Amino acid sequence: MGDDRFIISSVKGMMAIDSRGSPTVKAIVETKGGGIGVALAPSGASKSEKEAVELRDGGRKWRGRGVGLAIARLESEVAPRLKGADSRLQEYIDALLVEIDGTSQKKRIGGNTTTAVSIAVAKAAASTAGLQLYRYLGGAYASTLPVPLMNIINGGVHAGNELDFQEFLILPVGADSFKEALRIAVEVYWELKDLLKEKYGLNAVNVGDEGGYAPPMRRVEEALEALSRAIDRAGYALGEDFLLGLDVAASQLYDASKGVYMVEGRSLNQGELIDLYEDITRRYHIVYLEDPFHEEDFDSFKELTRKIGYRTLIVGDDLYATNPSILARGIEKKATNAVLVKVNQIGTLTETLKFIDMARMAGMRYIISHRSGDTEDPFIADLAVATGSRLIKTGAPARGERTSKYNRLLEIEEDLGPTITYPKKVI
Ligand code: 2PG
Ligand code: MG
Repeated sequence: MGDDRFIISSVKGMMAIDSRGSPTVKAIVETKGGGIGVALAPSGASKSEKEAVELRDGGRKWRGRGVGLAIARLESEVAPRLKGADSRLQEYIDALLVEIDGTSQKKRIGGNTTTAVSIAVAKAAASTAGLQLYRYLGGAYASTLPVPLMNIINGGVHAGNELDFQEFLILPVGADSFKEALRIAVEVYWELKDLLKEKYGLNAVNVGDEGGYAPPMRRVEEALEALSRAIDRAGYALGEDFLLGLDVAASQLYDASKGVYMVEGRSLNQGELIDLYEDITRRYHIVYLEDPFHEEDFDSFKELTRKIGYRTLIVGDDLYATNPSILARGIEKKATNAVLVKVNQIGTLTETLKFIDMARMAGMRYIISHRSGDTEDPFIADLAVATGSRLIKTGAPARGERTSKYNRLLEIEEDLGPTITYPKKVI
C-alpha cells in the first residue's frame, strides 16, 4: 500500500452489445500508474428470480433493454466515489458498490453496472501490477486449467427447437492438457455435425445461443444418443475419454399451479423426475446434472444428491444464484454437492469469491460459468484458473463470445508452461 500507481484515476461507462444484440454495460477503469481495466457485463435468459437485477431503460428503444440509465448512474454515482481509491482494495470497492446501490438485489444502479465495474477494477489493478489477471487474483500457486463443459446441443430457451432440457454437455476428461481437451472436444463437435446432417438434414446444424447445434429433436434420450454416437464415431470412448452433463434448467419446465414438470409433453412429479435422472445418468455416463428441479425445491435436490451424489455432481445454478446467504441454506440442507458460479448473478467479485469459499469449505465443487448472452470479454477464463475451478462452462467451440474464453485458456496454459495441471477427475 501507499503506492500511488494503484490509485483509481478514472471510471467510465459505455454501451456495448452482447451476443444477442442486447445493450450491456462496459466499464473502463484507469489507475494513476497507467493501468487499465475494461469489462463487459454478460446477461442470462433462463434467469433465477434471486439474481441481481439488470438496470434497463424501458420504453420503446431497444425494446426497453437500453442501458442509458445504468451508464448515467455509473458515471454520476459510482465514478466519483471510486476515484482516489486504491484499486487493489477489491473488497472495499465492492462494499462501496453494494452501499451505493442500497438494495438487496442491486436494482437501483443495476447488477449489470456493479458487475462491469467490479471486474474492471480487478483488471486495472492487475494491469498496474504488470501481472496476468489469473495470477493477480489467484496468487503464486494458480496452475489448474479447467475441464470445459461444452454445450454442443442447445435446447430450452436457448434454442428454437423442442428439446425441453437446456444444455447437453460433453466433458473431455481423457486429455492431458487443456489444448488436447479442446482438440478432442472439437473433433466430437464436428462429428456431431456430420451425424446430425445425415439424420435430420441441413437445418439440424444451425446453432443456438451458446453455439451448440439446435436439431429438431424432442426427446432428451435422442440428444444423449447423438452425443454418445458422435463420441464413438470420432474414435473416443464415452465413460473414459468423455463424460456427459446436462443443464435441465428445470425452473423453466415447472408448472407451479399444478406442481409438476412438463417434459416431452408429459407432466412429471418430483419422484418421477428422480427416477428419470437415476436412469439416464447411469446409462449415459452423466456426471454433471445442473438445476434438475426448480429453484425453490431444495428438498428434491437433497433427495437426488443423497441418491446419486456419490457419482454425479448435482449442481445448483438458479437454486443459489451465486448468493452466499442462499448457499448457506443449501449447505445446511445438504441440497447439492456442487454450485455454479456467475459473477453477474450476485454483482460483485468479492461476493462471488465469498460464495466460492463457502462452497469449498462445505466440500462442494464449484464451476465457473458464462451467460447465454455473453460478450468477447474473456474474464471467466482467468477467474477459473485463479480459483482452481476444475470445470468451466462456456458453451460450444463456436461464436466469438464463447471462443474468447477458450482462446484465453490456451494463452494461460502456454503462459503457465510445464507447471500446469489438467484434472483427470471432476468428481
Ligand atoms: C445457465 C446459463 C448459462 P443463462 O442456465 O446455466 O449456460 O444460461 O445465462 O440463460 O441463465
Ligand atoms: Mg443453468
